[in-house]
Amino acid sequence: MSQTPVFPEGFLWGAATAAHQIEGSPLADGAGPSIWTRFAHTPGMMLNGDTGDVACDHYNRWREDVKLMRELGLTAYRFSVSWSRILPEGTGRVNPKGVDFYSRLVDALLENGIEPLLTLYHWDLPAALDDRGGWLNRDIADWFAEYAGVMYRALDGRVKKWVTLNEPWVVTDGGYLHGALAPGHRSRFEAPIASHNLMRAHGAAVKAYRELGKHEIGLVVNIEPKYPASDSAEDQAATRRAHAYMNEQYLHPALLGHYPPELKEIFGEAWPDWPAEDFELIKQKLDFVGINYYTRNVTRAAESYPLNAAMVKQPLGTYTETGWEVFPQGLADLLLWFKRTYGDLPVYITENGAAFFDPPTADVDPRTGARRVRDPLRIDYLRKHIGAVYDAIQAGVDVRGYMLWSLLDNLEWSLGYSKRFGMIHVNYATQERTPKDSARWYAEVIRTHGRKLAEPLPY
Ligand code: PNW
Repeated sequence: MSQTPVFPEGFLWGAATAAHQIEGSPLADGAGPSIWTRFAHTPGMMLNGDTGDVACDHYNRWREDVKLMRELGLTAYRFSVSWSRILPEGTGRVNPKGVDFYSRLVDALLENGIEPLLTLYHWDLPAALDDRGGWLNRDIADWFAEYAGVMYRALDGRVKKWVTLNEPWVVTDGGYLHGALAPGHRSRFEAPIASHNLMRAHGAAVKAYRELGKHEIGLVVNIEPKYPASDSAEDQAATRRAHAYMNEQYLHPALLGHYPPELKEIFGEAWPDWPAEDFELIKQKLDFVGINYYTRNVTRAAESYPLNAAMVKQPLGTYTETGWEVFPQGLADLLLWFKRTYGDLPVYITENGAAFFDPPTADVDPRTGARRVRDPLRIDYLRKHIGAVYDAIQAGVDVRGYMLWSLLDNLEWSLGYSKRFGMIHVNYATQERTPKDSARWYAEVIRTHGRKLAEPLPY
């Protein structure tokens, strides 16, 4: 960032959330259970026994939350729809009360001048579909397109930016390979099948959108640059595997119509020969790609399952509460890599943010009497990362918006409420919301179209 940044006119400034992480009331108004309701109620799966039963009670407090977004001046809001609120059994019968919830939310956003970005799948598969094999069943491409069609018919026009899947890599790596996330499987053989069916479902939903919708649809991936720890052939090869596994496994089939060859090397006999026609379904024209960026990875060769690679911790690095290194340059590097590899597709940063040790409760500023949460590390993180986005735009990458993860402190999946990513503090005992210092700072970034980034930090 060599000069005062001024972001393009129409650049979207927003925040992101996901249904299961904030809504609570997972079974209200006729909703069916999801794999996350089930997983969270399985002893031992969640840190401190936390569940999403209440979360941020956004299901009841959404009006207040939209008001907070408006006060901060957000021009966009990325949220996800819970599939099992819409189709309690996953397919077939539609639950109108579930549709109404999101319809009212979208209306409130539009009334407040906030553009909705709707994610169809952010990890909360209907439990009824898991009982039929979930992502391991090839039929899920049709199930997902059916659900997507219900949402397109209900909301297209009011919602103009649609996302099929959030982070298929995490769905598979966490849910089917290592088991830390729902549905908690650990299988080298299942993982490629789940990944492939996620991509087939993505393709089927985009195809359905071209029949039923008139606006924009894309895919959201989590990617991070992999840098070799040394120039040894072993470390270079490990880095290439890690890069193919996380960064190319989903973007290659979606945008180029084939998998990177390293996947066969990684999964060995567990990597199937896929039917050629599957790639015709998977590779659909997309209107944009959403990138979720948190960290980088310095990689060395090591015996590990299944990558034979390990992360090298940086002795001088700064790490967040989730153990992720703060590395803003990686976001600019990644955006340039994306453009070089996949061409001039519009990009949104659909998640970026950090969990730091914010005080667990908001305290009262004795001078002003206002409640405050001081989070200087988060402001520093955001300032550098938004700066990196600006650098990438200057270098010619077509970045159209930035969504901060997250609007609110929320359920960090199996880590429960122990990690706070929000720019708005949530007191889980009272549900009181307090914008942190970072939220006030972000509001200024938005108001000044980025010029605020050039100012030194207020600490
Ligand atoms: C994202 N990784 O998950 C999700 O989209 C959010 O729901 C989540 O709360 C947020 O990031 C913070 O964790 C990720 O290991 C989980 O690379 C893991 C990884 C990346 C993203």
